[in-house]
Amino acid sequence: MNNNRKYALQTVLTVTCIVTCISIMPQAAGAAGDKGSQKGTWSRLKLWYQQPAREWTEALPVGNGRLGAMVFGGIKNERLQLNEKSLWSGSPDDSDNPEALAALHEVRKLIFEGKYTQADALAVKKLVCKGAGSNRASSGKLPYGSYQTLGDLRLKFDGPNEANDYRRELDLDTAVTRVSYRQGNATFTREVFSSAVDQVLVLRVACDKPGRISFTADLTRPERFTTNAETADCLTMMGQMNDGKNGTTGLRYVARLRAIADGGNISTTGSVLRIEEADSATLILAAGTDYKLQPPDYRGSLPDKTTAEQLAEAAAKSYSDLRDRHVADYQKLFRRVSLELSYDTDSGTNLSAGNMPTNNRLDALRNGATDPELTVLYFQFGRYLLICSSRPGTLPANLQGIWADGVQVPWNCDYHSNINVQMNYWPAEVCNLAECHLPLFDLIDSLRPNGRKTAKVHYGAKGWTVHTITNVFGFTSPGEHPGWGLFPAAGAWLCQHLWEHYAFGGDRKFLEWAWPIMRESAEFYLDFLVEDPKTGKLVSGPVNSPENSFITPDGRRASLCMGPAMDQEIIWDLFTNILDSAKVLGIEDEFVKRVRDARERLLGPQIGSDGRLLEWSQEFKEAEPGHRHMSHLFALHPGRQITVTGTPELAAAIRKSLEYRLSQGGGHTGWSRAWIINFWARLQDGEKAHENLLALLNKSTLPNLFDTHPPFQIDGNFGGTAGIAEMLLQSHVYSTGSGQTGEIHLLPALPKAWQTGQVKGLRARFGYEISIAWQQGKLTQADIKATHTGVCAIRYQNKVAKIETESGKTYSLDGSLSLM
Ligand code: FUC
Repeated sequence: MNNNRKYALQTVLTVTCIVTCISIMPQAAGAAGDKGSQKGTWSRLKLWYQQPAREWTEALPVGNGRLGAMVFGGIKNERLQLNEKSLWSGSPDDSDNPEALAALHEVRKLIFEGKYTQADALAVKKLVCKGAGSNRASSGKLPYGSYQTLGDLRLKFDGPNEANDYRRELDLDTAVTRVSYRQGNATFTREVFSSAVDQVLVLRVACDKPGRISFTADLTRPERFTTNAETADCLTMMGQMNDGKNGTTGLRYVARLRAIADGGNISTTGSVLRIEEADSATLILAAGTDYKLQPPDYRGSLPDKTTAEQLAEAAAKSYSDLRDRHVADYQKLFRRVSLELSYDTDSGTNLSAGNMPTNNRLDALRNGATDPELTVLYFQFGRYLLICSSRPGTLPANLQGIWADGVQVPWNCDYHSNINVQMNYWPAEVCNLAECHLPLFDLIDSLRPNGRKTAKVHYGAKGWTVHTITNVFGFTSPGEHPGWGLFPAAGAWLCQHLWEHYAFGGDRKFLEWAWPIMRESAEFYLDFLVEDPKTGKLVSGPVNSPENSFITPDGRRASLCMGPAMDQEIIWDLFTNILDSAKVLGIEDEFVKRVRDARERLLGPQIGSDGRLLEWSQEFKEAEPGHRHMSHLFALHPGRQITVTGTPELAAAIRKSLEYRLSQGGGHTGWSRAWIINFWARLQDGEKAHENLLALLNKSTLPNLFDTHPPFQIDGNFGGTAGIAEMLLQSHVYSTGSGQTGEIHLLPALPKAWQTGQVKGLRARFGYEISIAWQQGKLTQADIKATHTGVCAIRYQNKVAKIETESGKTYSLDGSLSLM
């Protein structure tokens, strides 16, 4: 882990250099014929409302990657629901099932003999984890545990609950929420942000008339807490979580709140803080747990002293200093990418974005209004959420990022790795937030010790693996039901992210660090794959095709199979990434040769009698034809085995599969819809991608723009953001004899609804930063900044231009791809 952290820091430094160049680049290049000033672009990025949040899903999220809050904005009663990303119940546990290996061969045999339901029945008994696992996604009181709320900071103001000119907003450009209202002749304002530079949450209450700020504040949790007043201006809340065993080893946490007032009085009574007749007041909160992402015990020390120091250091700074430091730090990441979209038309309603509250804009969209700027807001909101929930050195963003209320949260808010946690990170590279990707790599690395044990105990295999779910304590066993929980391809899928980070950034040092993780993952699949007795092809299994089931030839329902498309495609992806990595690193040994040979022998994607891509190795009927998972399409996205240009027949089969899924009701969960946008973008169909983007906004978006599965699940936000980027820019890396080369595709899926626009600062694979401008649906200019020396192929529609690029230089192309 220490090495890992060292690596993380180096990467941050590298990325910072890249960033400086990019932030200069768009302005210098002026790609889009600058419609509207940059200032205007940024200042329009606000979610805003005319009333306080009544529900949690109306509240507005802030976060510094670790410490977060949902801000309700009540007039008399303000609530900040707090989260700290490592605050989990549960504890490390041995969940590997010693009976699994003995049954593995039998289950395989039954499947090869076509006895699918018998195979399923045996797997239910033998091929699942030992113990309760995630307890059907409700494991707060068990060893698997659940992510939990840190509690509530509640403020009760002395004044009335009525006010005029109420406004509540989240400014995506500054990562500050703001509430303002008028009572009589006084205007009250409140601001909240979570600072990554100072590692504290800050709340400021002010009024334009002196002595008008009077309120009480307290810190509570639904359970397991004591709050004490340490000094006259400070509250401390502490407690220990349920470990799911004997109750003594759960994680411990501490939260400290300090009040600073201009004028007036601060006092504490019991565990309540009181501010009286102040001109303004600042509350600063620091919090942490004794969790450490380090197997086997996952425990560090309680940041008792650290939180006290964080508080003292922050309290020594003025409010405006804290705010400026926060904004500067945040904007270094956020302002790397800008997007402007407009719809020039003689007919139709073109909403002028900022004039309407965000919830009303969503309603208007549902009633058929045109609002491309809402798409821009949604896109940038996804980038905002990633910055706020995934900073280097912290855990990755979970199913709700960092924002979750209660002590038992949906699906334990864990890391689902059969689509969800991967989708969280789809925007990271292309949307120029590469360092936000790092927490995922730390998690992957930390899974190896337990993953090796699971590989051995369940499969008698070398290497490491993980299945459908993992928590913060290194759970790598199958889930408690094989129909969803038996998915060991998750390890390979996670490894795709390691390769992608290299593919975009070209950081060889990173690849050297990632190589053993990927290599050990491939070792697992080399052992796990078996020869299909009928075809001689290598197939994985027994596994589910997430989380679908099929109708057996005798009309029954089964879910386990040998060699379903998704597994085969994910393993192909890992093997290909291994071979490409080996080339970069100059490795040619027995292992690389085994991978090359095995990839040749893999059962590949197959087309069925009706022209669709097969989901399973046989042509079965789906039990749920409109299933939310579209697993077999992995090869198109996020995989690279099937492309419109490289494998047109398979791409056509995918199109058919997708059309069919959609006609049967697919896309009914937020993340499912978001994935569909990405598929259509890769199929280069802008209209369909846009249609599904609208469906995501219309059907799966809550008033605060959070994605809803339902309930709230953040993957759809990230998948949607990635999909929008994918519509504007794609890049594919191909191996050549001498190394890697890429094709960058400009505006591959531009819908009519985005007739004119510009995007600045997106990243393409193999070291390029791209700005694109277009008018009336036609490319007008592209600026390609190379952070890599080599030949770059740029595609726009059917034309491909090749330019020799030199690292550090920017190349401007006109609408016909000629150098300007
Ligand atoms: C996967 C999906 C579910 C849900 C859960 C958290 O298992 O199949 O729809 O998103 O993750």
